[in-house]
Amino acid sequence: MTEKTNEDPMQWFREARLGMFVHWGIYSVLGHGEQPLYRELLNPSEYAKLADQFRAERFDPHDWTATAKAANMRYMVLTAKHHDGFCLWNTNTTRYNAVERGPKRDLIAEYVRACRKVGLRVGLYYSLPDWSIPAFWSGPENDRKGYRDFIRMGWRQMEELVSNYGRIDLLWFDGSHWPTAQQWRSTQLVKMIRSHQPDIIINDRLPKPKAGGDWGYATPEQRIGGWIDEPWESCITSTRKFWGYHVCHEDPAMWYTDRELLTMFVQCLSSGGNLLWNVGPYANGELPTRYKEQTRRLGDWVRRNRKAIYGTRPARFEFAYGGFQTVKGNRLYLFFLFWPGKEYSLPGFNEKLRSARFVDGGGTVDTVQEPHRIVMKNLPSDAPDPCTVVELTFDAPPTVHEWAACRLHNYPMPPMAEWARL
Ligand code: FHN
Repeated sequence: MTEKTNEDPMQWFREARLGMFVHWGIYSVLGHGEQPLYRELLNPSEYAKLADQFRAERFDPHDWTATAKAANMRYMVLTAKHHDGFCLWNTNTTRYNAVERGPKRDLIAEYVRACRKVGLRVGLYYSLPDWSIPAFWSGPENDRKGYRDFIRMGWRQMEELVSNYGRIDLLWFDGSHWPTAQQWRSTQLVKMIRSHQPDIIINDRLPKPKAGGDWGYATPEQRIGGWIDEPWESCITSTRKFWGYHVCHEDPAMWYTDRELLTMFVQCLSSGGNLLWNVGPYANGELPTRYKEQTRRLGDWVRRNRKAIYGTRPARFEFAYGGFQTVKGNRLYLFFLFWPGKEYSLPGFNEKLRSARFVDGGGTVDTVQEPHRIVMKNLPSDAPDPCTVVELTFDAPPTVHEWAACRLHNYPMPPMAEWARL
């Protein structure tokens, strides 16, 4: 059992803002994403032979963690077992694993040690469905004993993962609506997990019983989550479609652009969530150069604008024409994605504006504060950065005229002609 700390387990998660998702397994040998067995109706016994072609011969977990750190990612989530049932760790539940076959290495042990070495929080992805188990497909009504053994195997595998590798910070369950919460006995399962890892965070993909359960942060997939007061995380593929390596990833057009990545990240920030940015490594364990270079560029931008990112909360002032925003105490951060050129006006605030400056470099922004708006003047004609962040410091936490906060939703409003006199 790892020691229980006094910290709120969700605190590191809230503050992380950015993580690295890794989908890697024997499917990576084929280069058809992470689900070819099911999506392309492959012969299961032929597919299982990939376990001996999956050698991870160039797997260097320290290169993975160096990539995450260069991107300012604070946690990593690796597929310990995806739906195909192949286990990347030294499990006693099946010989279909990376120690008995292919790499002949405990890849999870190496991954966890490398993350710990550089202070990355450790996440493990675990698929609740297991396509390699016939009883999973036949279901309890057709194979009662086989299904019970499948559930027992799952419990044993999860107990191995949370008791044999030191502190695990995050369990990223995945799967489908079956087995159900009742079949998993998910409340007792979480109790077992926490008996080994009292501070562990569990996402929302382990089914909960009707009575509910005290686990589960939201995991919107391939989209940006909405602003809720609870922690959440958008998981998104860096290559638009596949989570596991796909040969189409050799086409640059399959990769999101830097601007698209930056926009998605800023959208997550401004709505209070994290971005879990996925990579599908090659079967040999190498990360695509494109992922490493793109996330390093993102990391450079994060470092230059970190004060607008960490420790901030969502803000809902009218800034739709400029981009997205965060707030921290007396400071409002404007993430300009649509650079306006020389001048931009914000609706009025009740507090006195003390200063305005570019976060990156600290240059002053000329402003005029009128009763109903703040005007930023003499801005550079061209955007200083793909996402330029301006910091507005007020004499108190900013609040905006009640008619100005997202005023498209505040009816009735005074006639526009009267706004300047408000
Ligand atoms: O079916 C999986 C898919 O392969 C991938 O692992 C994603 C990642 O969130 N989860 C499931 C689809 O929702």
